[in-house]
Amino acid sequence: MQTVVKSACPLNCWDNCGFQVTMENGKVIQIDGDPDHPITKGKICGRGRSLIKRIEAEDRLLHPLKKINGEFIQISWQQAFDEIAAKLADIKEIYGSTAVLHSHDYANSGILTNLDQRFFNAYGGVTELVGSLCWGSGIEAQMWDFGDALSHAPGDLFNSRHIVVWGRNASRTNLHFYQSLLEAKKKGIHILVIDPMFNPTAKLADEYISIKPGMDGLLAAGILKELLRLGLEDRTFIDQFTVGFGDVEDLLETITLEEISEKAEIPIETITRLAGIYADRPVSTYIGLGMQRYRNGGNTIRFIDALVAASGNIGIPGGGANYANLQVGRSFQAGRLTLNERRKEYRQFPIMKQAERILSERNPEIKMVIVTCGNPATQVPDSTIVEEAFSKVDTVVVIDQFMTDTALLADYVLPTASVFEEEDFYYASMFHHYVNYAPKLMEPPGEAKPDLWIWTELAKRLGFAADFDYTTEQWLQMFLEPLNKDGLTLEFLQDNHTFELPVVKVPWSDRRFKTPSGKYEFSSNLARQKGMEGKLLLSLPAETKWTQPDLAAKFPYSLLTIHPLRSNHSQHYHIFPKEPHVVIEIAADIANRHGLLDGERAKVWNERGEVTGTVSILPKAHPGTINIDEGIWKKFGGSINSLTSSLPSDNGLGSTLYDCLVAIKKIEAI
Ligand SMILES: Nc1nc2c(c(=O)[nH]1)N[C@H]1C(S)=C(S)[C@@H](COP(=O)(O)OP(=O)(O)OC[C@H]3O[C@@H](n4cnc5c(=O)[nH]c(N)nc54)[C@H](O)[C@@H]3O)O[C@H]1N2
Ligand SMILES: Nc1nc2c(c(=O)[nH]1)N[C@H]1C(S)=C(S)[C@@H](COP(=O)(O)OP(=O)(O)OC[C@H]3O[C@@H](n4cnc5c(=O)[nH]c(N)nc54)[C@H](O)[C@@H]3O)O[C@H]1N2
Ligand code: SF4
Ligand SMILES: [Mo]
Repeated sequence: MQTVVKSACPLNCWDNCGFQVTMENGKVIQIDGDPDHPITKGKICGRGRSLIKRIEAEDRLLHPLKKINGEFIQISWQQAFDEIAAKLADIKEIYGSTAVLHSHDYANSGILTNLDQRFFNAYGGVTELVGSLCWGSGIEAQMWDFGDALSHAPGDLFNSRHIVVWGRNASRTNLHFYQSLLEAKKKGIHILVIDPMFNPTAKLADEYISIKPGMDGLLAAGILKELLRLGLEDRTFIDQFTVGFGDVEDLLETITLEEISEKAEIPIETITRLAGIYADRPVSTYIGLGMQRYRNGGNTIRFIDALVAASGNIGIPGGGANYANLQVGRSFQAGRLTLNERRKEYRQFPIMKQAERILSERNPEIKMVIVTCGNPATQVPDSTIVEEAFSKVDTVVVIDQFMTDTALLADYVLPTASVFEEEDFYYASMFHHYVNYAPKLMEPPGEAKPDLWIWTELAKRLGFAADFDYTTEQWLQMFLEPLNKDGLTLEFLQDNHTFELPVVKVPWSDRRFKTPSGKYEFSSNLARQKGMEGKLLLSLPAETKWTQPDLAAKFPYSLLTIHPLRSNHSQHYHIFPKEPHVVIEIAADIANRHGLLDGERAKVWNERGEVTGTVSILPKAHPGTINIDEGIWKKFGGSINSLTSSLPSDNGLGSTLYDCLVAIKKIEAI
């Protein structure tokens, strides 16, 4: 007999969809969208739908494994826990707890899955990762400008006259935002896309502006310069609610529109037209994450914020510099669960520099790495060094569902449960503000166990069992406690499957910013407190012909490694029906210069690494641009991150994954 139940997508994604799952004989046989979900409305993407294949995959890890003489051998949980706990205890005693590195990312946004932090804090504190490969520069930028990173509620974009989609690959990465764009278009709202790639969102737009990668801050500066020349800025807002605009005016005096046009590779007329559009309020700007993955990424987002602010598009319906929505996550009581006060010592490595720091740090040396919800060997930049570093550490423990490139480097691989195999709930601080509930529908396969069970068992052996002695219901209730006063309890969530969190829907409409001055800060006090100058700059990426002409002479093309259509990062490649392979997408000018045709084989390389793949020509991509989707496994031709740089971004908290020059040449087919 078939039954239909509601659940939720666990993947790290903008959309945080509600699922409707069909079950038969205790097994999930189909995943669809929940038609009753207020935002995701029954529509889900292939990554969500194909989770069923991941759950049932033949290569799913079913037993704890230990590497002995280079071979993985099945061991019991008992042995795995006893050995890992003994090592953790010894390391703490001999070297101190910070000789353990917790390497993690956010592959699963469940509440219980992320209790790993509690474990490491209760253990005494370890070496942690700071910053974010994903959105770090942009978040920090908005903290400097507004004091927070907040977005307008979905649906507010219908109040806009113009919608600027600035570097967000909506149709691929943010499905329900794309659906809204389709509707907005029908309503006659003017849509613009600014991106080096002519993607399906660009196709839908009324206007596509093709830009040189990494030059968006300059473009924003140019638009702002024109806005001022034409007297179109919102002086009332600037005078009453901002500080530091004089610094911006001075800075804009130091550059000409011609120079901006030359570097951003955008005609001056387009820049002038954009100034007119920004003055024709309300304009909503939807900022993607791609363009802050450059050395100048923080400054880029800050310049876009500055344009949105000076044109009077902050705090009004249909406006906003929409990047992230951190208020969503603040509704909960996360702090009580993480037990930060138990962390006696800690050390921090920037996430992009984890490998280099493993290799260089001596005080104490890293003796053990525990990886949760991440696949650093594939996803972290300069992956050759990641592989070297992880290979050198005495003990690497990876908790995952599959034998990833990172798991292959491990000494212990522990098999974990998946969505549907444990109860949890999910939210994302990226787009909408609804929480989704996912009940436990079945047992994990083989001996796979939820991450939380693994921490609980290790805690028992390390003397802090009491910190993990709670039921699933208790954990979830604890997390939701601050919302109970509004009737938003676990029971309510279990019954209703989703609920709306109390958030501000048009941020900053009260014009009270969370910066030190209480105003919008064109020149940031927070940055100054952190020892940086805090003024906007006309900064460029690290790898360009302007900043490194010698490097650019050898490696003339900009390599983007954007998110794949059918995989969430590295998570789906191994279940593709056909063997995945590297596709090298190139702009037409590159194809012409190198005599490359669709389907031919080519090599892309720089001083950090090389990959080979099959050429696909993108006639409308910005000249000089190459893209290879990220996430591909070593056995399928990856990691693309063997080419990317681990340099941190300007404000220190972001990656520079797309700030990467390469060369290309044809190779003979094998
Ligand atoms: N299908 C799919 N969807 C996903 C994910 C996935 O792996 N697969 N991952 C999820 C996660 S974790 C994230 S962080 C989000 C990311 O969502 P997005 O921000 O939409 O995705 P990105 O792939 O990072 O790149 C976004 C866009 O930035 C453009 N871009 C790159 N450099 C520049 C530049 O210098 N200027 C401008 N203007 N544009 C530039 C790229 O061409 C691309 O169109 O997606 C989420 N959704
Ligand atoms: N070149 C390049 N590199 C990039 C990016 C890019 O655009 N270009 N994007 C960056 C971005 S935005 C992000 S967010 C990161 C993502 O980086 P990661 O989060 O490291 O990427 P995923 O491929 O999602 O890998 C997560 C791993 O967690 C496992 N996993 C899934 N669910 C669970 C669970 O419940 N428990 C445990 N223990 N493990 C689980 C999966 O099987 C998978 O192996 O990649 C970054 N790297
Ligand atoms: S991956 Fe994103 S768009 Fe796809 S089903 Fe999950 S939450 Fe929805
Ligand atoms: Mo991300």
